[in-house]
Amino acid sequence: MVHLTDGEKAAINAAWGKVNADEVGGEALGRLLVVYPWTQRFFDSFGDLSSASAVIGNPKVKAHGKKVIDSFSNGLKHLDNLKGTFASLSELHCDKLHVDPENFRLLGNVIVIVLAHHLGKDFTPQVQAAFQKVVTGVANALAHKYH
Ligand code: HEG
Repeated sequence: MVHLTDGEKAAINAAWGKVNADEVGGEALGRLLVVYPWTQRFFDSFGDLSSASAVIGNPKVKAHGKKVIDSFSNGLKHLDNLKGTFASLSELHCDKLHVDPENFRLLGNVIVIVLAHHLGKDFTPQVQAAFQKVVTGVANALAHKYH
């Protein structure tokens, strides 16, 4: 459960409208794989991840980043019910993908960093704080079905 004021929700929607979500997704996943290289173990089938430039230019990273950010973006429309919204994805990441939920927190923080770059002066302290709550809420929701 994330508690966001109406002002924070409005700030999130306005900020999200200013970025190219697909780019944010590919960049965030790419940076995750570069900065925390052990996360690469989940993406054996993605081909060349041998250097930062290989990761950033890898079309499979971009495509998967888009898939992840589309799902995150859908979560922004359901801020009052993140656990329900991400329940089946939580089960998938736990039972089938075996992704340690700590990785959701890492990716969430990277998403905030990438948003700072994309938004520039529009990345105000209010926007930062609101998105930080959202990425924490999404990470908690994705971890919720773990057992
Ligand atoms: Mg996950 C698949 C969403 C973080 C590893 N992830 C997926 C899919 C979605 C998704 C929508 C496709 C599911 C399907 O095919 O039905 N992932 C998602 C979100 C977030 C996240 C919203 C966090 C914001 N994922 C995440 C992290 C890792 C990871 C941090 C690992 C470091 N995801 C992962 C893997 C797959 C998915 C390995 C399967 C990829 C494939 O083989 O296609």
